[in-house]
Amino acid sequence: MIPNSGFRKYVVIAGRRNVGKSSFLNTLIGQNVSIVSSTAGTTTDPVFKTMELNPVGPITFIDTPGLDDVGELGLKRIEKAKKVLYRADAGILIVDSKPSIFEENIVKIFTKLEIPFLIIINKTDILNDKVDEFEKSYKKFNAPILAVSSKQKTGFETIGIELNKIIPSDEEIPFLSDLITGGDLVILVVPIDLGAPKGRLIMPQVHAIREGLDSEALVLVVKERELRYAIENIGMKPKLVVTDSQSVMKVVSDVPKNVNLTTFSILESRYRGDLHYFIESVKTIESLKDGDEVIIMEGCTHRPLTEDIGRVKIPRWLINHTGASLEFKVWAGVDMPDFSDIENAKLIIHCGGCVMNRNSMMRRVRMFKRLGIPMTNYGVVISYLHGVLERAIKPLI
Ligand SMILES: Nc1nc2c(ncn2[C@@H]2O[C@H](COP(=O)(O)OP(=O)(O)OP(=O)(O)O)[C@@H](O)[C@H]2O)c(=O)[nH]1
Ligand SMILES: [Mg+2]
Repeated sequence: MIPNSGFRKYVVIAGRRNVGKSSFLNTLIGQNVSIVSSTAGTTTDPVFKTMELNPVGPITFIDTPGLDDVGELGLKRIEKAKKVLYRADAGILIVDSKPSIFEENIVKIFTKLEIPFLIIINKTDILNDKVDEFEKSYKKFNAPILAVSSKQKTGFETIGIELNKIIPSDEEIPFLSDLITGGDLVILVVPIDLGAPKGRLIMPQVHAIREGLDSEALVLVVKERELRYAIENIGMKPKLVVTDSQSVMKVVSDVPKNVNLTTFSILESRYRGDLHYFIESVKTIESLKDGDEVIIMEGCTHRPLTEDIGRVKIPRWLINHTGASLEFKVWAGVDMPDFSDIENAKLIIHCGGCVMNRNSMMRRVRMFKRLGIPMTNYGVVISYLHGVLERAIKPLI
């Protein structure tokens, strides 16, 4: 298994009221961050606390109100608690009894949202020999079961190890090496325009060159103006042409129909994210109407360029395409967005994520899938709006 990256993980602590969720968190992190009392319903809002837990790395634990809360306010608290569940990478279900309807429900939510979870039997200091009996009764949920006493601080040694086993770690997939073999010709079209950094190539371009070389392919790098000349004079049919998304319109007419053509962004979408979800989601564009919110999401907080692709060009193209007056919102950062940041979004358009790894991008994908919010990315949108998506994804699917 690939080790989890340095990106912070979110682990939600759930359970009925008074089972000791807050006590568990306080003992785990060795600080009193969450109020503990014998009154049911002590925790009323989710409490966030970040710590470094070996071997996982940084984790933000989220202590939640009991999911069996009652009354009008109680139901509101449950709704709030459920909202933080969407961003969780893993869950911890704290229990102090055999499974009741509430534990069954929490497990149902975890299962539905595909959140892997641990079951922790708390209060072993007073449960004594009932622990074994309870443990047996939770086996049916097929989750690792641990027993602790938050009060006596026992049983906490293996929690990090068990969490690390269940937190998803997405396997890396190739950039383009599976699309070519030794001796193939790969042409990379790299525009050197104002947006190109001075004196160097950008990561996806370097990545493609390196994987091409590793595959013993012949890698030819050209600007878009030299592409036709290269194809006509090289005396060999290229196996694959990869172009910058923004030049795809010009490039498409220069590459014969029987040659595979894709874009760096489409390769990145597959490498880092969920290309199939991005393609499915891009169709949402056709149903966007006046007032719909579209979120432009970026993986870092770079300083926007004047003709910024995410903030200027994509919004302009989208408005032209749909004829609708759409509401654009930019969300940028390395962390996971809050539910309130995205709850009204009809579509999320993510950047290529050059500073993100597959793990962190897939966590966002999972979150939006759970919420039923379509998510696509710059590369897929650009190809789609220029009418070349079908051709650009053909070599990959
Ligand atoms: N004996 C014993 N008591 C515990 C243990 N953990 C928690 N308690 C007690 O259980 C009661 C509830 O603890 P909390 O940590 O507030 O429980 P909670 O699940 O956060 O409760 P809510 O926030 O109301 O949902 C308190 O009186 C704690 O002292 C434990 O390991 N052993
Ligand atoms: Mg609490």
